Amino acid sequence: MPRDDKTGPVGYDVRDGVAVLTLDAPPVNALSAALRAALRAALARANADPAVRAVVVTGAGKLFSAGADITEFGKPARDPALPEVLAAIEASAKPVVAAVTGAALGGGCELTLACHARVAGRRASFGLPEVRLGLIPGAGGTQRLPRLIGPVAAFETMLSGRSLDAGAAKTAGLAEAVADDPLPRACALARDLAAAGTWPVTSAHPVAADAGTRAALSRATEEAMRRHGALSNTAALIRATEAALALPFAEGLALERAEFAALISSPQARALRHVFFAERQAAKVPGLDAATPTRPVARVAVIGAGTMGGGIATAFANAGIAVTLIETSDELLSRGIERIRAGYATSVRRGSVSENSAEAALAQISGAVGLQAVAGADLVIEAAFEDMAVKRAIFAEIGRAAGPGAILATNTSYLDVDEIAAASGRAGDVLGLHFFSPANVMRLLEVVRGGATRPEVLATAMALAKRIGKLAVVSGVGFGFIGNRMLAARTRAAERLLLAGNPPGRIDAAVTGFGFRMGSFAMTDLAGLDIGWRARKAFGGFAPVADRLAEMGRLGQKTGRGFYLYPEGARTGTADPEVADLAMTLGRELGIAPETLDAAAMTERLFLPMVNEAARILDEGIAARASDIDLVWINGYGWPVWTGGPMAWADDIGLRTVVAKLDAQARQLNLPELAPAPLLRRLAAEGRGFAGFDAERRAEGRA
Ligand code: 3H9
Repeated sequence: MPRDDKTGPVGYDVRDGVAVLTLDAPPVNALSAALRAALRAALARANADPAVRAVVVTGAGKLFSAGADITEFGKPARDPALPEVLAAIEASAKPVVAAVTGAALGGGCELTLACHARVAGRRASFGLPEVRLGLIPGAGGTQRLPRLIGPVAAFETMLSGRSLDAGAAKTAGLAEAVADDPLPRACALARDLAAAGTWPVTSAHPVAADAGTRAALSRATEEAMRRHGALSNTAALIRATEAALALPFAEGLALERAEFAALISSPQARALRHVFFAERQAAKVPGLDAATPTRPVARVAVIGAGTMGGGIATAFANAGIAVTLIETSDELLSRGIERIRAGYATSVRRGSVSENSAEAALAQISGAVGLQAVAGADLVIEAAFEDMAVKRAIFAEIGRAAGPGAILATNTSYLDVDEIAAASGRAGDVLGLHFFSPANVMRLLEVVRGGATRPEVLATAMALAKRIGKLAVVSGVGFGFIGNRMLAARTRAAERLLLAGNPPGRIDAAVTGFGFRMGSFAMTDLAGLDIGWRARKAFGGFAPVADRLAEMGRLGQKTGRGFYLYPEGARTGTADPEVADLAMTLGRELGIAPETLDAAAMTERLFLPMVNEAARILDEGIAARASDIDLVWINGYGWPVWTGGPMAWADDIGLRTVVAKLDAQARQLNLPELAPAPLLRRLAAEGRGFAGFDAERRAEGRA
């Protein structure tokens, strides 16, 4: 007879001699202190229960477990520690099998590794995403995973933070079996192990340490340092993985624990936790709740088959959503579809997409000429020229041609979404969906809420963004929304440095030295100087050097010359003394005093004005919270994630210091626009930061 009871977050139920311990702490079965204590107690009870021969651990709900409770990080540690609970599982006198029903992440995955066997359900996955929180696995993952799947595969899994699905876990040797219903299968396996009287213990597995493995691991670790060396957990992960090969299990475990303890209180880990919670916050949109209805989206139409339109179509097709790509002529259409096809061919060649997936995605994409083709679409995304007249004409036509209830979106990066919406005659159905190039790669999606956008239209866009793997951040209507408005502030600052005689290469080196992958001018060269030039002609803006270069036909990489030279299609530019000379001359004409700054001073000149602009964006309600702004710059513009984003960075400096430095910049450069925004002054005067501002808005229900 099953005996079932659940008094805490772990259920206890005996079925035919097997105690089933069910992690049951919604929403994600995080391994909080209460859960850890309950699990240890349930295991002890099973071991003491003469009616129990074996134990199975499983999870209630969608997930097996999301791992350690992240809300406990940064607070005093509470017993029992997870490694101790897992040691008790591994040392259990009765065999313990994991029945993995859903995702087993971080400590949740480590829990399964400490079990004596794992049975994966079809929806199971195994992953150690601790690196994304600035950590390494801290409950034996770095020592047990190499013993189960080999050190190289383990290192790559931990470094990427990516999960293995049930099939991959079985192939890798992580799961013993895959089953439609893993619980009975795990119970049967547990009984078999008990009957055999012997079972595998992961920590006792030998680690592959032959010369070939060592060489492959050293190649992988070198590459990891080259790509992620700026994150301090990369070196820690390497040390811990190498310890799995070099040291006895207990010593490796001790090393892992020391590394984990050092990382958890580091500024990088703090910043990455901020980003984790910021991402969850961004999904909570003022005015929307779980009861807000959404509209079904089965077919998307994308207007414009250029680079942006093609990327957007690809993003939807990759998620299995049918797309109609619309152009004005057969020729433009076939060129666009050809470009998409070539993109997939490259991905297949590089091994990032399988041939089957590429075929399946391509099969989702069809083409049409003329705007009438929007008729069957549930969502229409316009990705035409950045020209208000063009956009208004398109929206007037699609407002009539699209079916009732269809959502109409513009991909504009700075135009007034309300004006575009008005042209459609159905503004409630309209919003902005600002993708970032390449749209199938970049994670950010600025969702622009117009003055008339209906709540269900916004809710549909948020849900759809998640479906296609994008991180959606809501912005209000305003020039350049969140990201490009701040970019304009950086562009102005970079130009001023240039005009004062600092060459582009040194300014860009300050930006990459701060942690961006690309400098400001290198990025402009990649995007094309004509984009900003056209925008400035229409809306104003300060970039005299860029404007002059564009007038000279130096449009960046695509013309082989911009701020840098790109001989024979090179993708990395080389310095051109002509540009530095041109900047000096223009600087003199504009009366800008020459000054040579070091990297740290340049960083402040470039980034503090962005924070200032962001404070205005926040005050105007264009962004609901400072943490949304952090996400925009991290995911759309490459701001180094380990600083937590521009607002978290400013909080770290301290807003009083930020205000003082901006005041000094405004005075020295005689630029009133650099004077601190009123919100910045207020927060600084109150001794608060942007995090405090967000907390206050949350408490008021405004964010
Ligand atoms: C670790 O395990 C360390 C160990 O190696 C060593 C220990 C000694 N803790 O994302 P969602 C909350 S490090 C606390 O919207 P989804 C989340 O904040 C950990 N809370 O759902 C949200 O709360 P709210 C390694 C957590 O279905 C709610 O749950 N593990 C945790 O889109 C729903 O979350 C990870 O890094 C947590 N661990 O995605 C996994 N996880 O509703 C982190 C979630 O108040 N988690 N919450 O905003 C995830 O990746 C996703 O949340 C997951 C679900 C895929 C699980």
